Amino acid sequence: MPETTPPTPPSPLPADLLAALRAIVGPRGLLTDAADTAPYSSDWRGLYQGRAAAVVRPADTAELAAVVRLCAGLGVALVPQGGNTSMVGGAVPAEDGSQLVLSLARMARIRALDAVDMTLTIEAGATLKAAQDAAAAQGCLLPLSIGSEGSAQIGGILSTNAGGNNTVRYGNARDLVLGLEVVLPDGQVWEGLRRLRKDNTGYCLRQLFVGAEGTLGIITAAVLKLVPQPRETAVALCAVASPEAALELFTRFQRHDPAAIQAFEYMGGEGVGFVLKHNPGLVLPLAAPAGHYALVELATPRPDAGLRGTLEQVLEGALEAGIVQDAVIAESAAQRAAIWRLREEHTEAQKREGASVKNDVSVPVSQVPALIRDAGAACRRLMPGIRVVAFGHMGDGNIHFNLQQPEAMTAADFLARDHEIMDCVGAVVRALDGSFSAEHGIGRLKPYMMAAWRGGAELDLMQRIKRAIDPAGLLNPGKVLP
Ligand code: 2HG
Ligand code: ZN
Repeated sequence: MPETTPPTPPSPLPADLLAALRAIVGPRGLLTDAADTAPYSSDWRGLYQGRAAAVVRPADTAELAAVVRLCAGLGVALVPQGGNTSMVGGAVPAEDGSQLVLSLARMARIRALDAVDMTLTIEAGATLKAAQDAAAAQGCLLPLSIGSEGSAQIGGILSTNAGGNNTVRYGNARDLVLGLEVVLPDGQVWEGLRRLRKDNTGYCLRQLFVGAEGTLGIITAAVLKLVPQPRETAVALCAVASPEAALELFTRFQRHDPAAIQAFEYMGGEGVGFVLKHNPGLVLPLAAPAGHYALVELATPRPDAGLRGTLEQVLEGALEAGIVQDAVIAESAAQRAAIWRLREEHTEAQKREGASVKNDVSVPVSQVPALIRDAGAACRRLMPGIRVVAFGHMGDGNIHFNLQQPEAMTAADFLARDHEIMDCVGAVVRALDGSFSAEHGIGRLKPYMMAAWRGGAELDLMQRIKRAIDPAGLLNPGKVLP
């Protein structure tokens, strides 16, 4: 039988909505053809296939606010979307075609950069990379670095409170925000783009929108803190005997010069193996593959800090003590980049290796080795042959405790047990006083876990805040809250 395309179901939207939207954003600002809206309707992990009724792409805050006002009046739900790099389906619309995707991509201007105040005022649709480049051009550093920085946008970064590789030193996205401009669910614009280092004037509203995943308002611009650009950077890749040894190495760097640690990442041997397998151009710059690795980056804005000497001194001591088995220090920017690629290619390599279940979890830093050991044992008991790919931000306690399908199992059979696997890891994380979502957020994947982890007064308060700010529930429905 020839294959036929199923007919598109009728749109459940008010009849004159599209014309009214076009009048606000113009023809360039509205996508309605299925081929044009398709990339905005699913997430890159392929977990969800939604159907956007249309994609609205306002050019500025006034247009965006007019769109929100219009939709509020008609009771139409909006799904804000940045670079669509969510790990938890945080930016996909529902399947029934009743929701509009609101893309921030055309709002990508740099409004101001002040190298005395050390602030960057930037619109939500700019990519993180563009923001980093703008800061670097003025001799400053925007101290946030994540694997998807070429596509992830500032609005999404803030709405999810992204973390990444430098949290150990500079904190999460929320620690970098001085001010915000936000379009509220009724279309009002909150102009909170202040760039003050001190401002105790009632509730700290900006932090309400950071990490709210677009359920309380739409961030349209932000004032971000910058720091001085490092003058010196030193990177090493170390083979270590165990996660305990990796933690001991971290502790030694902390004791030696805590202010210099720019990143401290852990990688299990299995994940590095996948990275090498799927990137034939990459080589492991060590004598032999190991079971565990630590990647350490030191950086300083001080002249003549002698970081290289610090790195050598700490590593020599650790080698002598048997904590580090082998280590290589990058001799050039190219080598530094090659070492970092061994870390940053994990996500893509896991995708190529087959189906995986991700657990973006955190525990107190001291408990990271216990997490890796206990969760590994629990998962292997649950599903013999399961492959553990644990890696991530050891210095801040956030490990991506990911599981890869057993070689002898189909992807579908493996993924059918995703909740079971997440709950298995979750039990270990809970016993260690950790969190079930460290930096990727809740999105559409994890609201079902909220009651068990954040129930009682905490969830009740969140639900009351949601009802107070978005009583009709039109902003990013079905995300975050159960
Ligand atoms: C990273 O740290 C990202 O590379 C992605 O948070 C982690 O793929 C993942 O699970
Ligand atoms: Zn991460």
